[in-house]
Amino acid sequence: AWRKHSAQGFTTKEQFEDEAVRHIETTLARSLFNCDELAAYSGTALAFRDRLVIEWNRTQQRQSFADQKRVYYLSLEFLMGRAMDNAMLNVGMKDAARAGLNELGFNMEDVISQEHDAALGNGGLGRLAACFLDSMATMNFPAWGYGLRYRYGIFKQEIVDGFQVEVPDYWLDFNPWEFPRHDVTVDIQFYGYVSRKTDENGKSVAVWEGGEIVDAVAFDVPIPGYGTPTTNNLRLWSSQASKGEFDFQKFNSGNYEGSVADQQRAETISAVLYPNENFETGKELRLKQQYFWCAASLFDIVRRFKKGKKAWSTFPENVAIQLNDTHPTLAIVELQRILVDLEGLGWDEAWNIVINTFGYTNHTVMPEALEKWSVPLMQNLLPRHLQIVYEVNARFLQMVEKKFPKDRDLLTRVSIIEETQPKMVRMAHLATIGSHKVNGVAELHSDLIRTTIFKDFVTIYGPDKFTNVTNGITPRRWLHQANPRLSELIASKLGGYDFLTDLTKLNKLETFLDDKAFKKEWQEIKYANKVRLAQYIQKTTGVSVNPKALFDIQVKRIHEYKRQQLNILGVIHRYLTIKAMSPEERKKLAPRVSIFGGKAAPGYWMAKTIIHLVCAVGEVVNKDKDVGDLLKVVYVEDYNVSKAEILTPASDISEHISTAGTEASGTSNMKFVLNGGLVIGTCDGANIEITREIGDSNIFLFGNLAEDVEDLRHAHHYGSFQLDPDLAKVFSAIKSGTFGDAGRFAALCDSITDHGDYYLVSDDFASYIQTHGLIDEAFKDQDAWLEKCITSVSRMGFFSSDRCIDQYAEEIWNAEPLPPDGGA
Ligand code: 26W
Repeated sequence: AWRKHSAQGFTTKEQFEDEAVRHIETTLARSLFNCDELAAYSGTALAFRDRLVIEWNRTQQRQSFADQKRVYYLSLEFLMGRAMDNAMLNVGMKDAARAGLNELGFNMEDVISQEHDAALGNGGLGRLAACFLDSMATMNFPAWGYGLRYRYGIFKQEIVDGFQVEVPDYWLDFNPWEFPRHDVTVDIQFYGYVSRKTDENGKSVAVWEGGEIVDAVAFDVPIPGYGTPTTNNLRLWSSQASKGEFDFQKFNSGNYEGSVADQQRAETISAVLYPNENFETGKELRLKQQYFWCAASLFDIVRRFKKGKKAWSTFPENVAIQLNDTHPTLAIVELQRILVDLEGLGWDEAWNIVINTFGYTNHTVMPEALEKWSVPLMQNLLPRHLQIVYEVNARFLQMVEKKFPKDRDLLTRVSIIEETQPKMVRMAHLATIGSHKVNGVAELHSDLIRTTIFKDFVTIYGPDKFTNVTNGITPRRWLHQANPRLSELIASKLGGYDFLTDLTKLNKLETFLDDKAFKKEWQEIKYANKVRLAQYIQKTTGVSVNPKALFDIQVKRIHEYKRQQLNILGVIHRYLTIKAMSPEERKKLAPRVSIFGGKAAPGYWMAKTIIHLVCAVGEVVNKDKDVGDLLKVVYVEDYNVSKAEILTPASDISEHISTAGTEASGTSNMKFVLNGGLVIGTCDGANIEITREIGDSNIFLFGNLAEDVEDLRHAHHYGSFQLDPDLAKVFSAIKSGTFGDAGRFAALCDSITDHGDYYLVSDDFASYIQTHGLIDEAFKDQDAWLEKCITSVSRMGFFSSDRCIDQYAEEIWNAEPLPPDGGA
């Protein structure tokens, strides 16, 4: 109904065509006679963009006038994927556009796939931020995202002769979804020195001078909500040489190249997304990125607050800032600096404001992923911030010493500064001390952080500071957009699309478990999705897979803790088993397609070795006449958001098999189940809550529990390590050269047999193989299988990111929605 109020833009197929053609001919200056799919995409995108912009402006105006708390989500990553399909569904004119494009001679799906993914993220953490933006807009929260406008997103992955090759992802040549705001520019300072001066009241103040200035230029991206005109803003900062700083002296003295080099150095800050996930390298440029983005965002937020002319003490009632992991922790220090050094507040008054403003979300317990910055590095780049960190630490330790006198070990353990050589700043400690709430992202993970990395902080602050908000996913993208036929079928049964904004409504589906026609259509949709994936695999890899086979998918970043190696070693075991079978036995086996996808960090050799093993196994298995359709092994190149939209609806089983206690949550597990696939998984992350919701007869759990991992690892080192006998056979096959030069896989095999099997591959192998046997059996009874799938989908309501946002708003932000037209 709200759309009636917005007169602008198109409302019919004909008007859409007019608008798209006008953009193609004028905005793009192209003739309709040589209009290709890219031009059709561009015209369509611009037509929809016009409609978004109207509501975007209105929303921003409404939020400015409303005297209401705003939420800011600070994330170094936003893994948005494509924007146009999402915009069409939210604006609600996709059918008109489809018809219009058809008349112009184009197919909607082909036009949509012209768009380049916005891939400003590595994986789970970045995609979570994107889902949260969607939910916050849909639920009418006055909420902005703040991030960096990387010129290069996550690299494109090519598989060349079975090895990963990284290619730069230059994605900005045509991006209609961003609006440069050259008028919104912030000066960001680096390096220099700190001196103390006396102000007009005789008070001593710190002054940070010298060093260099880089400009932060805002680029805004509209974030439309679904079923609401609310259109929020994602502000991404781009680095530019400071106009005021352009070195005219160098220029005038004929050193033109020198001044251009300075310019390029400034632009380097936002040039590239660091491609590591769960691995911290401590590079200066990364710290520069973090400060650049935090300082620009804080300046923007404070400027907006100051327009309201309210007392500083009300800052936390007007502003909530959520830190997506420790990457934006410098924002805490920066706000303290602004309040004390620039606004003249007293230390305690300022620090109170800071604590009540920030919330910190932790996404990992793995020690190698916890951020630490060397003190000398920070001293050089951010001298004033380091002083503030030391002051925060001194006061915190004083408080601890008072509460727990004479516990020197406790002080050493909780100090922000690690007393190593060189000294290090522990960002997770700083984030915890500077926030009023710390949350994990699934129940097990939140329990683990309370008992491991933040144990001492629970002792100090009490348990209430630490909480859980289990992750979720947006049903708009991950059901309606990725699986339109399933969404439509569900809507036909539930009497409309209300489930897209209240996912718990799915539970009504269980009443249709006896509805034969419904079940048949459900099965047909799954089959069609598998056919589509099979065609994609055929086209991109040349491998023919049978869509009737069981599709077994593991797609996520390649990491030893996620255990793609367990999966491929299991596949080899299956291959050896098939080879040893008689033709009669083979006839009883359910055909399988094992599909892998995901990127390895460029410097992560073991992860690259895992990719190579998968490809090498595929080379052998896919050509083996004895095996035929019974087993195919496929590596899908360059896994990203838009490929996830093809893969997720096409699984029968997906794998979420991390060593128990290592995967904080996982979110693709939720996406696969919501699309009618079952899961094989360990008792880890959100798998545990998925099991609680859908029932343990609808999931295939296996393996050791988190509580036993430490003892098992200890036993590997101090007991006698017993390699699983079936795994031993797999290793023999690899070592005998079955999959090519065995030397290439030596490090991988040795990590298990000789170096302590840290990720418990051998310990979980038997249980993993046995569970895959159960899956083979269960898949033979297609009726029972289908019932499991439908039951699972009906019970997935909890995993909507809308529920997450409700929880954050209620328990952490204390923020309320701002519905358009006062909620009418
Ligand atoms: C400093 C390098 C670095 C980069 C990224 C360290 C850590 C990260 C992220 C915190 C890693 C990450 O993406 N974690 C994932 O977050 C998801 C969303 O909460 C969870 O679902 C995944 O389980 C978790 O691995």
